[in-house]
Amino acid sequence: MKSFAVVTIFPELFHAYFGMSIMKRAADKGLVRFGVFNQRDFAEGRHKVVDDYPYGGGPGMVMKPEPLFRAVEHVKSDGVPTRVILMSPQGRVFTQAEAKGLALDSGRLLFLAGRYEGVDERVLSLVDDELSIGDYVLTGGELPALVIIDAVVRLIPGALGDEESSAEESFQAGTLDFPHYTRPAEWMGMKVPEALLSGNHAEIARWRRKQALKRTLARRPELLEKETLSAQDMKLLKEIKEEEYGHD
Ligand code: 9D3
Repeated sequence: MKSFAVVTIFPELFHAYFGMSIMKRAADKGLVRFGVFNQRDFAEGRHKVVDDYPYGGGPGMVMKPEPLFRAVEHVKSDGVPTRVILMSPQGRVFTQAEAKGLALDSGRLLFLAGRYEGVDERVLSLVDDELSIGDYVLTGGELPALVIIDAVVRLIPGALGDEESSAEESFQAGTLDFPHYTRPAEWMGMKVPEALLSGNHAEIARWRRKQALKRTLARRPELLEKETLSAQDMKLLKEIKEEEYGHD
């Protein structure tokens, strides 16, 4: 079974998220296991100190290496093959492709979610992957670790309900999603597009794909460059461009 472990000074945060919705259901079904380890439990002395001043001076604190070394050794002591992932602004940027790679790994993923300015550089000798979730400044690695775990868990077969997993296909297709509507058919003068009311499944599928392509072209054109488009997609894109620029 795939398992996820986290070393953190905020274990409650992880227990809260793992106890909810898709995470909880996947664990209850026996598809995944979550282990949360308190970094302080591996610190020494009465005060269980996990941070210290930086050599060379400067602002902020640094995560001490010893508690992290002991925590990783403890988690790995059962012999389960473990990939150690450090959450860090210096890491490779996490993407859906990265999520797929981690979902394929059959062993344990162990996340080190740090606080403070960073971890003692020697901790990197324990680390297999250093990952960031994007170019913005957060307070620590806890939310990034949860983001990555969430993205990986939903790729595990059976983790999503039937309705959720069919919705998943649209993102994997490499375009943005199409617009969604529910009742009423008219609200404050705003109508649901005719094609969706037609009951004609082929027409609905065509309308949705065209809208998805149109939105992707307008908002995230770089996604279309990476995507291999079908002949039908090319035809729809041609229509979109003609509608946009006019015919004459
Ligand atoms: C503003 C302080 N920074 C430069 C002096 C360094 C810095 C250290 C620690 C900035 C952020 C953090 C805490 N962030 C993470 O640990 C982190 C993170 C992030 O901030 N953004 C995106 N992905 C990640 S993964 C870990």
